[in-house]
Amino acid sequence: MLVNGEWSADWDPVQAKDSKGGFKRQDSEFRNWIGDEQFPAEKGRYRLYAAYICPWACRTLALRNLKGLQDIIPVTIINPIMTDFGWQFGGYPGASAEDPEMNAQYMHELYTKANGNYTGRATVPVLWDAKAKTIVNNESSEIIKMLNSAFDDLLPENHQALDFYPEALKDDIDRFNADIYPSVNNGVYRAGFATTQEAYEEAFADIFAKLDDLEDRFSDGRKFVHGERLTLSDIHLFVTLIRFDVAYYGLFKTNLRRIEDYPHLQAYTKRMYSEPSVVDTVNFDHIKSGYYSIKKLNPTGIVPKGPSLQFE
Ligand SMILES: N[C@@H](CCC(=O)N[C@@H](CS)C(=O)NCC(=O)O)C(=O)O
Repeated sequence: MLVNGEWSADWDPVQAKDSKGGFKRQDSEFRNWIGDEQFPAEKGRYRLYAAYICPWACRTLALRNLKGLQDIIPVTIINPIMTDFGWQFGGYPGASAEDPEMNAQYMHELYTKANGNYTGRATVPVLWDAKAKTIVNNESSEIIKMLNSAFDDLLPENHQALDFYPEALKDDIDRFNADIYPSVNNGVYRAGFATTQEAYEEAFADIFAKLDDLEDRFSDGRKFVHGERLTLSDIHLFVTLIRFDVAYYGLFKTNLRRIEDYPHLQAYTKRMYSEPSVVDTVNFDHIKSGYYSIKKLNPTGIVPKGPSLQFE
């Protein structure tokens, strides 16, 4: 991570833990909003930095596609392989060849450009302002809300009308997203990055209790989390489900059940995967080789051949 703008030590998945050895995710630091005076919506001014391995980053890629913002917000995809200096640009098949804004080699260079004294992790996603050469926001749950509406004036009417955070469902969406964060989205990391048996088992229990609840929720035949309409909650949930059997079940030891063992959740995951805007953000090679490149958890770097994928 960065300490006062300097890269401090080899990358480590766990740089903060609680008293029981549980993984603590840092709060995102850059929390500006498109539409603020300093950051007006403009075509081509903002770039998304993302990684296909990363569930948080893929939330933002999905919203960009769903809203049809491809011509307005360019994207740079980083390599999936974690290096001792964090995320690196260029070279991996399916990743962008280079960083077109700063010609940076590593993601942390953008953080120190934005704040020369930055202390913290150099995470993706990042919404970058190419004009001011700074980070607008690095919190996926906020970036997707911005993509949902902050660029609407630049979009044709039929795209403005696409609303994945509709007024009538806002409370339900926020409540659902907050509910699945500790147990599902971050639950898998709490299991995988736990440093004690107790912390791992706590996360493990939380994950499967919540997956059981979710299986029940979908047993009424609903198409999406809140009914017939795809919303931000579906994006929050899908990015974890699609990585579960391929990466978390093995590497993070979340192995009581696979998503495939939950009929309704599996059908839902396939339904989401069949959305063109969503499938475009799923790269199983990046997911697998990326997670299994975390040296602390997989020192040999061997990437498992299985499981056989039910999606392709
Ligand atoms: N709260 C952030 C979390 C982002 C995050 O942790 N991204 C991971 C990739 S999956 C990352 O970049 N990790 C690099 C690191 O921890 O050094 C968000 O939702 O945007």
